[in-house]
Amino acid sequence: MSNDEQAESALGALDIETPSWGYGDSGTRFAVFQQPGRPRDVFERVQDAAEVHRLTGTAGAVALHFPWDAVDDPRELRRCLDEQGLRVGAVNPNLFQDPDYKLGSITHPHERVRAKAVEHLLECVRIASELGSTAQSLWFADGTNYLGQDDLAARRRRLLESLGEVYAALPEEQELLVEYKLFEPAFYATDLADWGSSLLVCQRLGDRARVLVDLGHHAQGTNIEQIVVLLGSEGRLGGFHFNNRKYADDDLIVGSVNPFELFLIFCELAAPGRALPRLTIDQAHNVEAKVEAMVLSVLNLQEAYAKALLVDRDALSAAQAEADVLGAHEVLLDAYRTDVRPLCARVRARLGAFEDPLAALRESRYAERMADTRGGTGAVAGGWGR
Ligand code: LRH
Ligand code: MN
Repeated sequence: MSNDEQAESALGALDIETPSWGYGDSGTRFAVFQQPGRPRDVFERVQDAAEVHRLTGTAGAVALHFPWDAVDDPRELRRCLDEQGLRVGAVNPNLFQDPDYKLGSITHPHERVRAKAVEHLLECVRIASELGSTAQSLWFADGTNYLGQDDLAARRRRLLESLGEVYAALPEEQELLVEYKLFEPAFYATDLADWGSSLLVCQRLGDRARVLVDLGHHAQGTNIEQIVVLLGSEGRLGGFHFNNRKYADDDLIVGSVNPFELFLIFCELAAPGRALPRLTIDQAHNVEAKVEAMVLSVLNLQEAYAKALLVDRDALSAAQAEADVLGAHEVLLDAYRTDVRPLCARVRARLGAFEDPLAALRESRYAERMADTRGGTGAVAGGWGR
């Protein structure tokens, strides 16, 4: 099979999870600008996700967030996902909005609050079993704002103890994905601030605990593709939250600020013998059209992966073996500079999706039709996730 044919088959197997919360209201601390036609509940968020998959062909799963996506009868949600031709992705608990968690959740000084947090995590394990999800995607806002505010070593002990209870209750088919973030909402010390603190926790918990890398959660200048190699070589690279940033956790469209970094990350993911981890988008579309933003995000991921698949690995290893510094660098540049749009269009067509999904979306007038059927803005109070 030629390199192009290998690339086409690998690309056809690309499997991206879009986030239910990426379709709903989102904003910054300054404002949430509701958009006409925005989904009013999880069923309409799944409908939007299905439209993205229909157009792109490789977005067949939806990551869910609880309680934002909570329903009375999970079987109804599972039925809706099935009818829309989608699979349930990772389940994301929410321990960052309840007032009880102001000073922390699983690290909180008070046992009552930690028990409440652990109970929510166990409830999400049950929901995942009912929906057929195989992953708990854990992000904790836990941290402090002032030195001395709390005993950092004690917080770490509480974190390990709390997650130990959850891991012990985890059914065989589920795994824990432990996400880290340098700062925000905590502005002095975040309890899981970097890949190292997350990896150490995963190694303490067990084999079914792996690290989740959110592209927006690093200090400026961090070499994320090197973290990918390191976690991969430890067998602890559990998944990604794809987005892009210029400054902090901006949650912009993946590949929209630094497409070369995204290419380099996929160069490491697509290296021979490596299986792709869970690939989830985690973005907030505060001013841009949300479904179009998600379609463009999936296209950017398809193209970054396609370019990485076209890297001439033999030439690269040969140049590296000969210590031909720029020769090796230019092998990657050659792949990066390849126009892979025709290849991606061919693969989408073969998957029964669209060669030009953005044109198809606009021609379908999906956004306008949703604005007509779902109404304008302002009906439901704004605020994240709803
Ligand atoms: C935290 C985060 C986390 C999600 C949230 C929506 O910044 O990346 O993954 O729960 O965004
Ligand atoms: Mn994230």
